[in-house]
Amino acid sequence: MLTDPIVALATPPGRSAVALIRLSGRGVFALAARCLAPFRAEPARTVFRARLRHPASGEAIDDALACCFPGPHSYTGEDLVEISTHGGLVVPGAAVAALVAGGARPAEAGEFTRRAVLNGKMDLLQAEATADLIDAGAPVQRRRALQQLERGLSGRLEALRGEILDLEALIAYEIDFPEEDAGPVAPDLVRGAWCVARERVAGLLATAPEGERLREGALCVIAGRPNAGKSSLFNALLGTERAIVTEIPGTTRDAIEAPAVIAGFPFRLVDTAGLRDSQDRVEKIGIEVSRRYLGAADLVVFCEEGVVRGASSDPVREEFLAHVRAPVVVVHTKVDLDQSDGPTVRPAVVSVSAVTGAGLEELKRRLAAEAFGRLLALGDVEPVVTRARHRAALERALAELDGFQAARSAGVDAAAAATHLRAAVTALDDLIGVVTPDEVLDRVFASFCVGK
Ligand SMILES: Nc1nc2c(ncn2[C@@H]2O[C@H](COP(=O)(O)OP(=O)(O)O)[C@@H](O)[C@H]2O)c(=O)[nH]1
Ligand SMILES: [Mg+2]
Repeated sequence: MLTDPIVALATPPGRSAVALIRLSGRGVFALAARCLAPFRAEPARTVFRARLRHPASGEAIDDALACCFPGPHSYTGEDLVEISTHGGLVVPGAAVAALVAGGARPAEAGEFTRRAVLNGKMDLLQAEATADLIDAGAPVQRRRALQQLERGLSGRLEALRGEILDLEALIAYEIDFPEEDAGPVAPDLVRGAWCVARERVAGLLATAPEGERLREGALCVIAGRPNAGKSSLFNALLGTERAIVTEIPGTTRDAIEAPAVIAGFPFRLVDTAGLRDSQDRVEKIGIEVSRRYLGAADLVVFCEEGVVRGASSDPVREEFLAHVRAPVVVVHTKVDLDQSDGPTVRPAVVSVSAVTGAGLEELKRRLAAEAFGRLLALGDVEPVVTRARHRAALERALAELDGFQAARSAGVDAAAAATHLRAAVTALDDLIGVVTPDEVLDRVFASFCVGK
């Protein structure tokens, strides 16, 4: 068990009013007492004010607040001390150095949460949610992470696990009484229970593509002919003048990627070089880059302007649409210049003006619906899976459930068929983190910040 005392700054370095330092592990109260005067381990979870000194030199470092959390009622499950010092570049570093001199080891990334998992304070899904909550850049990411942290996904998986165990129990009954004609358990009962479990696994698995996209941000590539108004739209969606806009066709020669929050969802917006046959070497490379981005896109915004509009067979657009696999939202740009009266556009098309802002809100809603339609339909209550690790485990569970049904149809004996159910339960256990091998933990915590 990892119980040696560790210390880390839990807040980011830089100018701030306060900084928070965490200490966890065996003997941290005695250790903190070497640096803090007065020191009070009791009453537990009660803040006290103390002088923080370097234990060797005795030099005063700061006037701090501290609080003791005796295990197991702490974040890590171990004895834990939180110390608030003044913020800034120097004080927190000097305070951590004093605690290291007092006997603590600087923590590795994610080590506090790792201990929390190992001590049963949270499961692996909750640990991942902790990281997601910290990394959240869009409101929907925050809500989803909080839901997972509060065991939304864990609870669902445990219920599912229970259902598969019930099914296993039915089969066990059959194993015990094999000689009876149709078996003591009605085949419909088994089939019904199997169907329910399979539906649930498949339902969760179906959330994986958008769930993973929710963590990464949907890659939304803005494409179209030169001068179609792509860079202007890119800037309007970002709300800042990020890309250069001019009336000269071929201004954008490189792809520009920027994170954006659209209708509460995370996107990675990409402005690209306009698609045309160019002899310019740099522009040609830019167009090649555009095509590569288009190949990876989750969603494409295809911009068309004025004269091109209405031309039902624009060869650039047709060639383009034929090569893109991602969903395409066709946008008519510069509607403020549109002199024609009456609606001329197809309903599938959104008309916008980067100058007046007309149509932007509608476009944003469309983008969110195209990239995250399933999540929007699910609402915030239904859990979703957000990592390749989750998807792999659910795929395994699904394959085992199907293996079970196939074995039954083939008349394989009940005991052999039941091994598939056992394997499905194991896949769910791995997902929740019931017994988690070190290498899995290493991978999960690799992306954590120090102090968490
Ligand atoms: N009136 C008007 N002009 C626009 C609008 N969007 C872009 N433009 C102009 O169209 C030209 C090309 O725009 P730009 O965004 O650079 O197009 P890109 O080549 O597709 O990136 C520039 O002169 C812009 O000022 C718009 O919504 N309304
Ligand atoms: Mg441009």
